[in-house]
Amino acid sequence: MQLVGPTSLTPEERTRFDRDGYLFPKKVFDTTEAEMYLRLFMDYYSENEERLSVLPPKEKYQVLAETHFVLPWVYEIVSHLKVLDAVECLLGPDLLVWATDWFVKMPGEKTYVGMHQDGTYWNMRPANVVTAWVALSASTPANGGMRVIPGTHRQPVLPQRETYAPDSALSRGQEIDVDIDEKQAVDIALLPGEMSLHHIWIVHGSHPNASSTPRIGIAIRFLTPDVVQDSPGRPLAMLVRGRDDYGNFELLQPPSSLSARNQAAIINRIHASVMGSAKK
Ligand SMILES: O=C(O)CCC(=O)C(=O)O
Repeated sequence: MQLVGPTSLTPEERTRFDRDGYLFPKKVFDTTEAEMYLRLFMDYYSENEERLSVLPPKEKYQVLAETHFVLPWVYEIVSHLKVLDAVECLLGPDLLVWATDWFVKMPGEKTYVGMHQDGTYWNMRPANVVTAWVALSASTPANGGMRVIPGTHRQPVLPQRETYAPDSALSRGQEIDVDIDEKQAVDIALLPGEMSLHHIWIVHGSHPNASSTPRIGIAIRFLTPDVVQDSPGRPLAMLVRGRDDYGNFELLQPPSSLSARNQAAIINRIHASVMGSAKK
């Protein structure tokens, strides 16, 4: 990946991202901001708890996806200056948000994410795609924090199988179909308000939450406008910095400018688009 952009990542950090395929921790929210967004998330979660609690993990995660298109406070997170400055260091000045996923594991929940490579399902070229994973609670090995295998984004793509395991958060229970040396895995431990960055081809996953504390964070999928996604129809995205001279994605406006009626229509289109693009 070409090294560009402002100085919120040091040259050493950029080199590390290129070498390892991930980087952490980067502080993006102060304590007040982190607490405010956690409260907003918990309110949103509580409002929807009745319908979420009866869903299997993969459906729950789908319901919680793409909220940046409709909830102004989630849009605030994905367009936060500190998040964008760091991502710009890796991807350059023109940034689209293609998707978001809340990775929520309440205490004792068995939900896990098998080791996988995002690039396998996303059908995107070139690989100018970075996930910013922003923690609103602490994310630790005990509560099901993310784990990565360093350097795997530079190796040949690994085969993956679809297990449809009921506790997998991924839509088809995807996981890598060869032995992974778990001893190589690095735990991405984050405090509230910190984020990690990871490459579209890094091998990563997470265990269930075996602790008594919730684990809550949002994965924001950034890409550059020249990226093309092989998908039926034109995928949706949002321009959060710079300009888009390519038109490969249909750009939606930030949620504050949508009327309530339009929001319902947008949600239907987002779900159709996301299902069609075989996102995990
Ligand atoms: O945070 C997790 O539990 C898994 C995250 C993940 O798979 C991703 O961000 O792509």
